[in-house]
Order: sequence, then structure tokens, then C-alpha cells
Amino acid sequence: MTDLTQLPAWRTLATHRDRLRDTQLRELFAAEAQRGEKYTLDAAGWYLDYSKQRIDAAVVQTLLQLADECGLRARIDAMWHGDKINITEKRAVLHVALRARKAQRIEVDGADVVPGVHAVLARMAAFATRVRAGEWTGHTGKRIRHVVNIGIGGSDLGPVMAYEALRAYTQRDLDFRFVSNVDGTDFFEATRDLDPGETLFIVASKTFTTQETMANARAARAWLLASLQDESAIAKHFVAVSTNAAEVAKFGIDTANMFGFWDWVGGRYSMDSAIGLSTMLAIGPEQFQAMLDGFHAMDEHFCSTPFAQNLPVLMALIGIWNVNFLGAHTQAVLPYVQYLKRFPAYLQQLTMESNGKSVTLDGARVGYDTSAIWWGEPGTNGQHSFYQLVHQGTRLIPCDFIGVCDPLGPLHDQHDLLMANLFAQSEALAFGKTADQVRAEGTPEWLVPHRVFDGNRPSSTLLAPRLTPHALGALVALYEHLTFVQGVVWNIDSFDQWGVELGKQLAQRTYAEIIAGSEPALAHDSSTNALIRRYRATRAR
Ligand code: G6Q
Repeated sequence: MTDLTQLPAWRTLATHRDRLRDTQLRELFAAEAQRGEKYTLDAAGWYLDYSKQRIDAAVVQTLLQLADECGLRARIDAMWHGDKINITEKRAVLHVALRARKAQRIEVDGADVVPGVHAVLARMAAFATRVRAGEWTGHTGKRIRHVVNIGIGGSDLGPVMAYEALRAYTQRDLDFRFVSNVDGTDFFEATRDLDPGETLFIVASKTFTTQETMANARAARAWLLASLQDESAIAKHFVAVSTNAAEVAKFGIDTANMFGFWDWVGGRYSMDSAIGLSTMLAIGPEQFQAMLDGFHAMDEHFCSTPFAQNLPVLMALIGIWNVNFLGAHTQAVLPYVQYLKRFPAYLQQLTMESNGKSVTLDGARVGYDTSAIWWGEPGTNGQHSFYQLVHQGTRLIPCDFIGVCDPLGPLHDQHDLLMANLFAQSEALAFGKTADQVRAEGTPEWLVPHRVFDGNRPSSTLLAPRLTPHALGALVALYEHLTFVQGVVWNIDSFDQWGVELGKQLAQRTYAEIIAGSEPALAHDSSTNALIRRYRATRAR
């Protein structure tokens, strides 16, 4: 592809940036009376208001032109056709097949993958139904009361997020815990009050070789056997989610209790595959299907809607505008939905592991910024912590506000209060408060500069009627596709993650040095050598 910065649309966007440099959102709203209705979209149950972004019709038009010049349509088609668009790992990228309808046909290397997806879903549903009904019992005949998911990265963040998001739909007499960190206290705290006879472990690992997950899985096996004293108990208390049957069997889990997926499902795109087994156990097969329907609705929208009305495409392009033309370094995600408290953490992996890259598909160094730093916390909590910087700091921080109209809990008045805060925040960020307004409130002159809000800080707001499994699925698919679109424009591989490899390799070597019986000869830099020596000398064994 031609260098992105040489594309006509890119150059035109730079002129728009210069044209709008001194234009405030206040002025944009004054110039377009219907702005709050015009810059909105509805898709798959979500309403987007992007009117408080620093854009006008010409900017949007040019961003859409940029998508065309980057060949977005062809890249979307390539994804759906099962082309190996993860070029560095030579893999197809088909998370959309995980929520395809039975009648759809999606091929990888000439073979339709959809029947396999539905076969695994059916096995998951049969298993989940037995556990939820108390028919799948533990080794001593007790009903399963606790489910512990052991996994990390993509095999943890999605399941945790979905469990927290959909708690209102869970079977409350089943308790769910998630263990990810190799820090043994994670496993210890998650299991210290559990009865092994009532506990089911899901070992979730695509490769079944991940250091952290295997260490925790071994700890779980030892913990269980210390109590139940019988190897045959493993079959009743361990199931695996993996693509690696050989390693699963080697670990001692019956492959009859293994739920598979495929190499065309990336870890961070896998929460709706068998990796979501904990989600299905929590909310049941029907609600899991409703979540898949939400994913599918957003997939259909993304795949078939013209870019000008396409929610993931527009949000992605606005993100490009903010990063590459307005100079934003970060993107805040602020759910005004407590159930979505883990959504920002989930999104961090999705967006930053995908688009935290600095070479193009051809291996050339990029000459522009790629992924923003994504972060966030639920509102209103964040308002009492970091919002100060968002309102009055020196940096431009675009925000995505996420809210729902109907609460799931009983305290409806508080929901109105919550949503009033969301709307107030986006208004305050966009329009601020001028020095004259501050003076008119009787503020002494010396205090005026401190109380001025510049405004002109961009945000989008996403609203759904309520947080249902369908709404969650659509929301996740929205950000999956947004991430893909940004990767296409930046011309990078959004589906590999080579950047996590070096640390893993070094840790293996360092671990051997740390546990060595006699003082090892260290050949790191002087800092790392000294840290290892200090640790060895101080560690009480
Ligand atoms: C995600 C990454 C990564 C992966 C974990 C766990 O896209 O590939 O986060 O999910 O490293 O890997 P396993 O599932 O193989 O244990």
C-alpha cells in the first residue's frame, strides 16, 4: 500500500485540522443547530452520539474517503472469506464465524467451519445444563457450587468481563472465580474458602502451554488431590478449553471433557468461543445464545452497512482523527454501568495488543502514531479521581461514555442520578465554562483562571436500552471491528502479538538463575544482575 501519509485523504485531513484548529465545539454546535441529531447512528441496539467530537461534515467525508483509499472494503471481505489476514502467523481471522448462523458458510482452506462451531456450542450447552441442574456432580457426589476459571490474557479477560457484566443473569447458587496471575496468592485467595468436593476447574488455554496457566492448573490439581486423595477425581473436577488435545491429555484431563476451538480464533477475540464456557455456565445456554446474537447483529451491520452509517467504521475513523490529527495519545472508556467495571481492562488487551505495532504489513517502519493508550474506569467513580485531568489538564483525552437507559437493579432513582452525571460530564467536557461565566457567579478575579473550563474536549456517547447479553455481545463486536478498521488504516497486523515474546524468553532464563542451587554466573546488564543477586540474597526460603 502507498504510504498512508501520502494518500490524498490523509493530506486533506491535515488541511481540515488546520482549518479547525481554532474552532471550538461551542462554535460547531452554534453553526449546526441539529448537530445533536445529525451526528448520530443506531446499530444492533446501540445508539451512538458523536456530535461532541471535533469534526464537521467535511472531516467525516474525508475520513470515509480515507477508509476507501485504504481498501477497507476489500479487507473486510478478506476477513469474511477466511483469507490469512494475520500474515505474520499465516492464519485466518474468523471470530465472526463463532457467532455465525447455522445456515451460513464460512470457509478456511476450502472447509466450512460453521458446523464445527455449532457442534462445540451444543457440547458446551449440554455440559452447562448438567452442571447448572446439579446433575454433574463431583467425585464425592456433591453438587458443583464453585467454578474456577484458570487462564490468562485472552483466556481470562473476556470471561471475567462477561461474568461481571452479566451477573444479573447468572445462576446465583453457582459461584465463579477467576485465577490468572502466576503470583500464587491469586490461586490461594480464590480457593482458600472452597470445598474441593464442590469445585470445578476450567483450564482455559488455547495452547495449553502458557506458563502461568499451567502453573495454576498444577496448583489446582495438587489442591484437589490433597483433599480428595484419588487421581480419578480429576475427571469430575477438571475440564479444559483448548486447541491442544495432546497437552490436555498429558495433563491428565479426559479429552472427553475438553471443549475445542481453532487457530483462526485469536486469544483476545475468543470470549464467545469455548473460552466463554464459564460465561455459559453462569448465564446458561439460552442467554449465551442471546449474547452471540448480539455479536452477530453487529457483525451483519459492520459487514453490510455503507461506511457512512457504519458504527464500528465511524468510531474507528474518529479515533484515527483524534490520534493522528488532533494528537491525542490516549482514549478513555467510561462506562456508567457498574456491571461493566472490567470492560476497560478487557478493551485494553483488545485494542493495544492488536494495534500496538510500529511496522506495516510489509515490515516497514510506520511514519505515524498507531494505537492510542486505552484506559478507563466506571463513572461516577472516576469523576472523583482522574476526571480533573480530563477537564482541566494539559492533554487532550477523547472519551467514550457508555450508558444504559434501564437499570438492572432495584434502585431506579439512583440510575437517573447516574445518567445525569454521564450527560453532564460530556456537556462539561465539550462546552466548559468561560471566564465571563465564572465571573458572573461572583468569583473573585484571582480565582477565575482556576475555575475556567476550556471545554472543546471531545467525547462520544453510546447508549443501549439496557445491559442484556445481546447488548454486551453487540458492544464487544463493535470494539472488535473498530480495532480491525484502525489496523487496516494504519496498515498493521492487528492479529499477532510478537511484542509479548521477549519478556517470556528472558523470564525462563532468569527463573533458572533464581532457583539455581549455587550462585549463578550472571551475564545480564549490571542492573538486572544486581536485582537478581539482591533477590536471591533476600528471599527467605
Ligand atoms: C491474545 C494473546 C494472549 C493469550 C494468552 C493466553 O490474543 O494471544 O493474551 O490469550 O497468552 O494464551 P493461552 O490461551 O494459549 O493460554
